[in-house]
Amino acid sequence: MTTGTPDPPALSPIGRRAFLRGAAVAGGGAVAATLAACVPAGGPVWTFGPASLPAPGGSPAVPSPSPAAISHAATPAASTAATTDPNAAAMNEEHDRSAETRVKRFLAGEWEKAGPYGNQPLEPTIDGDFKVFELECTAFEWRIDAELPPVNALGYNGTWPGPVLRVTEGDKVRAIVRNSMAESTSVHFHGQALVNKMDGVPFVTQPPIKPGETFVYEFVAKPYGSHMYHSHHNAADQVGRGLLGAFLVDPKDARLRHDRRYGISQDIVWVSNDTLGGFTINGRGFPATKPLTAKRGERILVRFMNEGQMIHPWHLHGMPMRVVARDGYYLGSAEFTCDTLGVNPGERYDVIIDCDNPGAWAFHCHILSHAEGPQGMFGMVTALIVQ
Ligand SMILES: [Cu+2]
Repeated sequence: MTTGTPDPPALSPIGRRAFLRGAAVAGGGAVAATLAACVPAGGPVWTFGPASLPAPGGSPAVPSPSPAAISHAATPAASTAATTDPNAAAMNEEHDRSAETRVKRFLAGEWEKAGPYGNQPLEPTIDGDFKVFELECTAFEWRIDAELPPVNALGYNGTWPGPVLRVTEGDKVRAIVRNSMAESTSVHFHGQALVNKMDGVPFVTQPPIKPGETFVYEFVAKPYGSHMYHSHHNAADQVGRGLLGAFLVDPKDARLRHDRRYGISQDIVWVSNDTLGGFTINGRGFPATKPLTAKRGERILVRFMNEGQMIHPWHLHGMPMRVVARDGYYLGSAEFTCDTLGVNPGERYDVIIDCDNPGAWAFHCHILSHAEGPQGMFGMVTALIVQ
């Protein structure tokens, strides 16, 4: 994380190789292979404490002062206490072991082991001039992480987040919503200029969709941009438990599309939440969050969407983010560049990242209690891995 302390010393090649081997041994899967392939031999790897890993001979590859000694360096008395108290030393070792284990699980592809992943594209069927999406609201068990017990989630078509719905500005959209849950619900297409009766607010624009009932939403998609759909009934609970998804509207004028305008090669939806299951990115907490991977020189788009109830300042290490749109609206001359971007509940930000710095870079919420604790990193943490 960003601190005022100087950069850690460079790792020896032995230390790097030992760390990569450790990651490979920790588990298999395509992601582990991909991640290993992303990191050139002897090149930079995840920079969280690999120096403390044993070299082939069993002793630390690079001697380094203990974290306790560093953190207490300004107070000699405390430093002495930390290094001579066997309980403090044992706790410190336990913290380091836990933190290391969690990073290894992430590098070994925990996100794939945790089961189904949300944000899958849902192709509409065509009925006349309507693009038709069928959404079923159900209760199901969902894994935030491969090792924690599943949580009792709610969601659209069985995933959290629900499927990504993508249309073009001006399309006629029909969303057929069937409620197969034991509680009433409704759907609000957040960011769309809807006709009032399609706004999805129970007792304001429609009756709630009771268990077993179906409601049909019809509207013309506008404006373009990064938008969302979610429950608007008992929403702190229902959205918090997973009734949410991305609704992407491409501009009708193809010259305004992100791919044409910025030459992006990846379009990544990043939905955060902070209720059931704790602090999550796309329905997962670290180490089961999915890493972003890119080749050096690639330009990628990340669409931050906050479906939670707290602000989350997203911080990328190693490369800045160019913020080009807020709530779907291009910023134009108000575009700005930053390394930490606060996203309020309900907001969407589109950011462009030029992946020009090789390595594995932490990408996390900078409210640190959402990201790192005594057990190591958790919750709102992933990585951008640049080959
Ligand atoms: Cu946060």
